[in-house]
Amino acid sequence: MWRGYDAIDGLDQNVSLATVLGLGLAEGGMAGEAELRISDPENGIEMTLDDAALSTLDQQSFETSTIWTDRVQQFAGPSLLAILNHAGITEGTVRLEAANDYAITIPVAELSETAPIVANRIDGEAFSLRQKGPLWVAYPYDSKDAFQSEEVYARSIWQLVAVERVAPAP
Ligand SMILES: Nc1nc2c(c(=O)[nH]1)N[C@H]1C(S)=C(S)[C@@H](COP(=O)(O)O)O[C@H]1N2
Ligand SMILES: [Mo]
Repeated sequence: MWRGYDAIDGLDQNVSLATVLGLGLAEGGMAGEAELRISDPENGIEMTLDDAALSTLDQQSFETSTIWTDRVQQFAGPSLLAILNHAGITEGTVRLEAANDYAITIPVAELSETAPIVANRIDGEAFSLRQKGPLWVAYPYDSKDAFQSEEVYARSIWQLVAVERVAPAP
């Protein structure tokens, strides 16, 4: 079943070639700079959070396997909700966009203080674009059946580059 791709409207022009290439070249070790754009056009909010800024927010972590990885690992980073709240976004719908043209929308009401997180560390290390980084929206899949659903998988966007508040789906 195909969900979530209806929201795709192409790569934002703000994703510079340099960013994509720079991150793409990083493998293991140094993971390239995480940069997350947050915007709420209707309320004039626009900011970019780098790794240091993300690290100042409340951190969450959990150990889990995923359907995309081959062992249990620790995922850590701020919750998506904490990031949105930091930007003054507390309700409505957000559209998450990846470096690879994938995008998904999520109602803010379906986010919690603990899940999903915007993971910027796996087992304590920053991770590269090739490893689905440097930012990956991750849920503690192993913790409950509800997190092992196609909807949650579709929301598990990796190579996250931007979050924008949008009009709710009709
Ligand atoms: N960046 C990015 N994240 C993504 C996707 C994608 O294409 N790009 N696909 C999503 C969807 S619809 C699901 S179901 C799973 C799909 O993962 P799979 O294609 O590895 O099964 O990851 C989600 N996260
Ligand atoms: Mo999917």
